[in-house]
Amino acid sequence: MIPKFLTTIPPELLGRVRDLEMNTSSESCNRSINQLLQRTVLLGGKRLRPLLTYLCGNFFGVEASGLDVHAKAIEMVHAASLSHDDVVDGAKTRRGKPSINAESSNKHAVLAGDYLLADVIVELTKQGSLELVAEMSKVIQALAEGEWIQLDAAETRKYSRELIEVIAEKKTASVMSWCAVAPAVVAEMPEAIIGYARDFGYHLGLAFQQMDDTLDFSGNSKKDHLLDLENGVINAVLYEWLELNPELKTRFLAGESATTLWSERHLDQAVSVVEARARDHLDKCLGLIDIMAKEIPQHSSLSEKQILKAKEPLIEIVHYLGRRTY
Ligand code: GRG
Repeated sequence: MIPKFLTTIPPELLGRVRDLEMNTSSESCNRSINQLLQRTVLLGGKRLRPLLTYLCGNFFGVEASGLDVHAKAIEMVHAASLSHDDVVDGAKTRRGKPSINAESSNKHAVLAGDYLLADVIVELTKQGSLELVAEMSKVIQALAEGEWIQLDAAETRKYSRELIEVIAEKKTASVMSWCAVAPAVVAEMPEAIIGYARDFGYHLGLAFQQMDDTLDFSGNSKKDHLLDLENGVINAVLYEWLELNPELKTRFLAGESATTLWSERHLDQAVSVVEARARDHLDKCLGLIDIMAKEIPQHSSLSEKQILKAKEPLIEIVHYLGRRTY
């Protein structure tokens, strides 16, 4: 769940995130699909995406109650992507518990993820905004495309820094952008501000993914980097690590197995390069918050003082992502 040290977040928003009921909305949902989802991908997690959605809503002057559907929708799409991701990766655990594919089967995990995606679209459609249904559909497209590109790159082992960024943009930044864009659309902000919101989510998402890539190599969670390497998947840190170890890169490109390739040589340096890049993206987020804060008063009933207050937790989230340790 959400870290407690995020002190400027209005408690009612934290409560709202905590109380969001993560279940499929359809009453006719097959019980076993729902139960499988409930004890796997819909359970736990930091719930960062709903929190971000409410915080952006707060910034744009939207009542939290008007964003429950949007906040839940993006967490459910995130959950659906996790269920498919666990199949693609052949994962065994997720959040310290058996992953959905391990708990059931690959086939069940794919179908349950599909069900979840469709449930989100049905619920969003009830809100009556075709624009938001289209936005969410594009997020789902981007997720699938990002994973597809990653799969191809893993097979050929042909990577570049740009390609890794494209994958992060599609797999992570697209989701974060929704959290900023959807509240801006609900608040009926002008196109320019919706554009800033999109850019904010983009930079936040890239920074989030890059920090996540560094966390794979931190002391307490050297999680799945060897599994990634074995599958030929290269994240931002592994890419820099191979660049710093040309002889290992040659062997990797020749198809050598990760198990014999792995070495900690220059790993710290690779982590630092990626952390610095993430910090640049976070700086861009702070700049975008300032730009939006100057423009929002002309388009909402919020006073400048209220906007300054609503800015604080967003800034805190940006800083939290830069120093995240889990
Ligand atoms: C059909 C929607 C759909 C997707 C299929 C498999 C796939 C294509 C996409 C994978 C997308 C994916 C899992 C990206 C990883 C993003 C990421 C950094 C996840 C970790 O997020 P946290 O730390 O996780 O917020 P918690 O557990 O806190 O929710």
